[in-house]
Amino acid sequence: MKLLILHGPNLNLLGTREPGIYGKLTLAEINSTLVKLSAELGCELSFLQSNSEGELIDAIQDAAQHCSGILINPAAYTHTSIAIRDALAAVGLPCVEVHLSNIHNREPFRHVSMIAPVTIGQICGFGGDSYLLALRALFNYVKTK
Ligand code: CA2
Repeated sequence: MKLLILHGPNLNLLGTREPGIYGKLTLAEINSTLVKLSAELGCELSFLQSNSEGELIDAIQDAAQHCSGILINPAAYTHTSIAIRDALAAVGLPCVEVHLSNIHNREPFRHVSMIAPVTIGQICGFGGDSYLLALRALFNYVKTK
């Protein structure tokens, strides 16, 4: 089983700024905890962080050929991107939406996700653990589907 991990805009800055909201882990550290878990579960991961909406959409479209599921933190595109939502809906792969922070107890504009309606579920508010919970959930979903 191969799963695609997508990180949206500005997540390359993790661990360098705003540790109060997003924690102290760098993106490389989050990715390495995911690799460790994937070895335990028995799946393969590929990773992309991009600040560009188009590049994220290209990766979602490519995943249709190579992957069984997508784990995505769309970052600010969560709240704005009908294009990412349409791409996910078009490929039809099972997708889990992840956030480090709890988007529902922050500013009202973060309460709405364009992406959630085309996912199997959303996990938010647990910092780096959100990603690990999401990987387990996606893996179990794909395995038992
Ligand atoms: O909580 C999350 O994971 C978010 O997806 C993070 C996004 C935010 O727009 C979403 O509402 C919730 C922001 C990512 C920006 O990451 C930074 C990391 C370090 C320093 C500054 C920004």
